[in-house]
Amino acid sequence: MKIKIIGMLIVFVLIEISFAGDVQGKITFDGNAPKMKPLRMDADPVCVANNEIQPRKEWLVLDENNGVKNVLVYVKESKSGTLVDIDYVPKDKAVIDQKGCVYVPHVLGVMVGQQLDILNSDGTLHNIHALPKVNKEFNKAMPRSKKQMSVTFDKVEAPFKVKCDVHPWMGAYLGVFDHPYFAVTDDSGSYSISGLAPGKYVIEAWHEKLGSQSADITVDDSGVSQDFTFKKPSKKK
Ligand SMILES: [Cu+2]
Repeated sequence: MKIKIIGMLIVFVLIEISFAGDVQGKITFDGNAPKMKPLRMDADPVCVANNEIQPRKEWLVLDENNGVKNVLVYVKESKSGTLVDIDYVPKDKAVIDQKGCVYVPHVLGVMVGQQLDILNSDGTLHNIHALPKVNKEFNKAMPRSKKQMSVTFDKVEAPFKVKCDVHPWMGAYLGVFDHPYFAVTDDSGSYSISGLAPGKYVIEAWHEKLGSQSADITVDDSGVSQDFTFKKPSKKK
């Protein structure tokens, strides 16, 4: 009996630890939402054929409650010491796919040194052209026979554009971090960042058209909630 109780206590403690330091929240758009126009892919019949539903532009994707998808939320600064060991590199690979002649996902964070697999699921020619300012630019053709290539980035960099030189409508954004504390908002505009040690941080939310906002947060054992509200973009794409 005693052992059972101790066992249960240990389980409770472990559950408590696993929730420690979660930062979660929601990004909301305040204003009249512009409608995303359909992407015209007629120039490449394979692109048209690879989509059952014609995809739309993705520069402001909202759900019915104005939750904003594709916001990159990340720890910008730690005021309580270093975030991770200097040599920390995640074992998991990051993945971006060229699928239906759009990038999936549209916004992505990776770590310095983390392998990013670039897939071509389309059976057509793509030419992925990354436009970083700090890291090295690359511009690589992926003929339909080339299903995958891999790259890494060796410097921290704010989100930069990735485009396709064959299909001018294709665009994605990629940020490079020296820690794993970043997330991209889902369909409902929600995000969650796990595992931060208790302490004080600056957290930033970045959106490709709405700009960025930051907030000071204090993480304790029970985690913290931080929402952001974005206003209308100043100019349309
Ligand atoms: Cu392409």
